[in-house]
Amino acid sequence: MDLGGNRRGVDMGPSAFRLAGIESGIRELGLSFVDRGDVPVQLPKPGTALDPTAKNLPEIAEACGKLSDAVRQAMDDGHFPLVVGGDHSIAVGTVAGVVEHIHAQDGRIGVIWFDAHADMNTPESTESGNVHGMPLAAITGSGPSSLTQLGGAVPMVDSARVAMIGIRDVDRSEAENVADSDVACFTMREIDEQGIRAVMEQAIAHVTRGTVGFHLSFDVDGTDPSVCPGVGTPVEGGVSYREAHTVMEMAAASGSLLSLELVEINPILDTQNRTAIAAKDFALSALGKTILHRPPMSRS
Ligand SMILES: [Mn+2]
Repeated sequence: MDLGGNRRGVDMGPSAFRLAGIESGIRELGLSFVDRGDVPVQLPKPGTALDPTAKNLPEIAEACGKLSDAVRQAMDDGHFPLVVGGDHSIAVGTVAGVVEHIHAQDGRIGVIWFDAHADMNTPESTESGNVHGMPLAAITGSGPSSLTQLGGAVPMVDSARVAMIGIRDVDRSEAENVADSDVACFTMREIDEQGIRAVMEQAIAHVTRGTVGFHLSFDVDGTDPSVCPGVGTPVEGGVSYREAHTVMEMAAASGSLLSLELVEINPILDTQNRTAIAAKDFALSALGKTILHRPPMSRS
């Protein structure tokens, strides 16, 4: 889906991700793989007036509802859901599906939001009207009811069980939404000062307190544009290639990763499919891939 952003082409992200070799990569880890195909997205009828404060909201909400059903079904069937976008508004559907599955077992989830942006705008605060700037607000209970209610319970996730990582570009009124929430926000400054390992340790502790585990929503624009150039909203000074792998490896090692999504891969703005290939490699690290298959000193 590309209805949530202002740059077309991000709807081709899943194709690029498949071409990058995710299936063979997952099978090489000894895991099974089922491609459940693309979730159908209804495009707006030509001539439909756009709501300037939430563009394409009806179509986005409908697609997120279908995605939610698909994610819940996958988890009900005992699978680990790996969702690929698409613009970041799909996260509302992904998290709704995870929450429905986990709530049915009386559990709660946390969320790690890896991103250059906070994605906590609402129709009241937004400057662009792009819904891909709103999903984390919707997940934590603020915004249009067609999004906030998708997971059954409102909020889907308690903002006190959310950690953002990699943040470096927040709109002025959006910053007030962040400040008014209980989200833990690890900006690039915290990563610079403390290192990615300390940040991830704190983030994992934060999102697993009182939960059965966490969803990791990975916007590839959280990495530096030199790592993932194929994104619609690049921001300099992002997470490095190795730091991104550390995020994923620590998520895997936590044993608490419930679900994973990778979003905002835009092949139109990419070169040689670099961004999808990097995203595929990050996904494999989150699914347990390691450089060696033993600890570094095991033969000493
Ligand atoms: Mn995002």
